[in-house]
Amino acid sequence: TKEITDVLQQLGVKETNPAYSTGLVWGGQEGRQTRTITSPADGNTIATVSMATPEDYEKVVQTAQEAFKSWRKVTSPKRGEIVRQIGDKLRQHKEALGKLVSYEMGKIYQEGLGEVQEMIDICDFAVGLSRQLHGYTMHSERPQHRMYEQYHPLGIVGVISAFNFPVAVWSWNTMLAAVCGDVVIWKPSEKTPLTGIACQHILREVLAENELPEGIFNLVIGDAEIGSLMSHDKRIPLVSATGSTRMGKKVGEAVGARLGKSLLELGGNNAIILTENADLEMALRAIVFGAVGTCGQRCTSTRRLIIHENVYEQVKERLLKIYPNLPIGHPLDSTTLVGPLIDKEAVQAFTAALENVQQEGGTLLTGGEVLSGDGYETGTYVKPAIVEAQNQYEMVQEETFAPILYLIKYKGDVENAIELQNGVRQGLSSSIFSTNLLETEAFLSHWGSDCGIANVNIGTSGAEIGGAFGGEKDTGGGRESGSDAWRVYMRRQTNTINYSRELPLAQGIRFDI
Ligand code: UN1
Repeated sequence: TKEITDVLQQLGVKETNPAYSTGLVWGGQEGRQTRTITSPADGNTIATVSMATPEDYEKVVQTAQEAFKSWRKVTSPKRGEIVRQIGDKLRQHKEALGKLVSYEMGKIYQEGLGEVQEMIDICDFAVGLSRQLHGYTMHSERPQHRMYEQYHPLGIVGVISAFNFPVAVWSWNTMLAAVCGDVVIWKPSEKTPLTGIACQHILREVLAENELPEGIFNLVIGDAEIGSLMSHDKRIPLVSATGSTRMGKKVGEAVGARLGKSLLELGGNNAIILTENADLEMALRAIVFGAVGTCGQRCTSTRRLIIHENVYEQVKERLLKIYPNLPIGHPLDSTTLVGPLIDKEAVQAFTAALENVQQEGGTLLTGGEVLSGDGYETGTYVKPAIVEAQNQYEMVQEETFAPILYLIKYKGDVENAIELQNGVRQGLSSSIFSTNLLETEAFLSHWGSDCGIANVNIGTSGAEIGGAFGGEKDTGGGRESGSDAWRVYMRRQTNTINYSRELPLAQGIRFDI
């Protein structure tokens, strides 16, 4: 359509696109395999990309290494100024980028805009941070000595991002890495590379306007093979990867084997606890947004609802009134609340999970159909499902990246609900709805939620960039975005300085020569 053609033109995405970019220079088109990117919304081809070869990758790494030598010498506030300019350009292109995110990935336009807003927000955060890369100072045990800590740039940061947040998670990593003095090589998901190409065009303008060298911000379009090259590459001291636990284990093992650092943001199996003291009206909006937002394809999507027996029937009844009326359709249509799944494989996973959980004893209460007919020709649209289930079911223990909400009943004390909430392998996000302080504080206490994110009276998804984002257990343990997550992008150095004319040894050791 004209709308999409305009967006692509504004963002510099061509009909055919090269395989890599070193910031200023684009490369790799002839003689390479190509991938056609179609929209899950209507099945139309958006554009094609070339796939990078190992030689392309090698070229990018070498350019990045070279760029690091000069970028690390630029002062951090000056690097922040570059990020500020990137943020300004993202503001200018917010609508177009939001539309492309929506059309390429399938999330509704409002959520596409929200994703671009996260990028703008992290730019602002990083600009402030560029003057606050603080280390501690300590008192030395030796007279006329002082000690302090500095944080220095690491080198190349590899970013492997997922289709569900095709650009926001990259920007959290890249904007922090940039002010920290690192250079970045980004491999976006092969399912959503076009938003990556669009962002790279924006960065290119900023690099050119500031006469910066190529190699600071790099993009490589590739599949798991390129991801594997990055994980094994000694020249990449930090690999930040977002995706499934299966993928994260591979990356973590490869990076660990060479004693590199990895930052893993993997699967979640997020629950909302509804106690007897929950404000149900508030909770319902959070539950529905958490469970069907991004068609259940956020790491933070609400997958389990742990409900007190006294309010269980009431909650179930309310949800069963809301779910059948959810507007499902084209993500760019402003009345839509539920867009398509990313592809047919995702639809199969959705359908299979529902079959399996019913075999285990679960009861499908609503939804689960794959939609067909007018507007649904792609076969990627599904009706969000609600299933009554038990926490220990195998399917409930797994993260299915689709809109399935499991209802689980609990009895008695909030501690029983917390035990269920913690009783899965993953540990990303969690929340409780209650107006009772004793319950909410127990949930937040050291015997409470074991997740990286624990919320009170808001849902599991939609975290703000200012906090550290990530989770425990199978979620991988990494923290990105706000708070002091920047530290992982730097190497720490302890410095001890002697300003006396003596050489006292630490620990009072005597050593006379
Ligand atoms: C993800 O799904 O990988 O908290 C990131 C949220 C968003 C980010 C999710 N701010 O839902």
